Amino acid sequence: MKKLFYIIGVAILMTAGCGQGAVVDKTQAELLAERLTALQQKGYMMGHQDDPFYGVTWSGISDPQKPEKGRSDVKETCGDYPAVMGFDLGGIEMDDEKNLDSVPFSRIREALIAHHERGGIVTLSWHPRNPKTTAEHGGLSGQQFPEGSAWDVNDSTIVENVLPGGSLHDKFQSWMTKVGDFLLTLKTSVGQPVPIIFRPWHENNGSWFWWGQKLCSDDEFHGLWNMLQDELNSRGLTNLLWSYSPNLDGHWTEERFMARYPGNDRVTLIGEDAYQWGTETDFVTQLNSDLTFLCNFAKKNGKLLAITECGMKNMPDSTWYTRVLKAQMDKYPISYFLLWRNASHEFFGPSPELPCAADFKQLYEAGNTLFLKEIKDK
Ligand code: BMA
Repeated sequence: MKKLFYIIGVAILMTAGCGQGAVVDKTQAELLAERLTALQQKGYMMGHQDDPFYGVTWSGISDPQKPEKGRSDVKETCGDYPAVMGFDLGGIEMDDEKNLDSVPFSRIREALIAHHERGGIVTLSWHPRNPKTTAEHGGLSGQQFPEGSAWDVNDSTIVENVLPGGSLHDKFQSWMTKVGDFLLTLKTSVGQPVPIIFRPWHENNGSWFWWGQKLCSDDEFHGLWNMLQDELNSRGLTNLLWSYSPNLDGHWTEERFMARYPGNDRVTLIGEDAYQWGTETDFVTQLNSDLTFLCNFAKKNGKLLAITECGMKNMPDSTWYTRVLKAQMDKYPISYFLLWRNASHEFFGPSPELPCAADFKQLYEAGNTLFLKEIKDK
């Protein structure tokens, strides 16, 4: 009899275990997608690139003896950290100690894990050097040093040659291996992989990166995307939520967008990088046109939508965040927007001493914008 109870007990436990197993079986990327979908019902999240490392008037990375930690221009402006923090892997392909913007990879790892552990969301981009001309030192601040960097577009056969069978394939394979090695180290204190919005090959409809529009054919671009994704999948990186983010376009059509879209089975979040470089009227017109297209596409295909990079360089306008950016974002179901980095020579986010600080606080106080405190328990 005792034995029968024991067998029934074990059977019940096993059934319960299976039930739990079904939940545990979801990947970190799937859980992140669910979280993003739920959060989007409350509003859109504010994001900032390189937020913990430097700001308009300070650097927490310039003196390795005294690394300054805990600072954030966003927090110092409005009282809370961004909900989303973005970091870049450019330089990891060469075993560099620091990325292309001089941030040590050890600090990126630490800050990325810390932001996840306090309830934030993280995203990674990668500006790999040009695999053919490969500058030894840098790609530092791309535009100033194009040769050998991601911005070196002198040769339009690079993508073709990194694909299997090409002359640069072995070299590029070793780069992908290094990206995978680094990503595998992004684990919490209990050893769980950190869910990450992973956003390679961005702004690919422009022609300023070696993977850009005029630098490869549609098929070659698909080959490049699939090669990296298949490689990282083969390393067991099920914590990556893949994001496809071309640049502000203004004239998307289904046909043009689909030509380089990696496919519904390869992408969970779509978005675009949208900076105001020219007039406000042009920017607003293009952004609305694009967000209308992307929003329809996202709805039809069950994708999340975001403004994956944005801003206005050195913020010359004290009301841009609410009057221009927020006014447009309010019209679309976006998950987050990410302001680009605040370096002293080029900044896109707020800082307490800038004329845009009061406007940014207004954006922070709006009911539909989400910062760290508003998402951390969700
Ligand atoms: C660009 C600029 C560069 C920087 C690069 C990678 O948009 O901000 O200065 O090196 O992004 O972060």
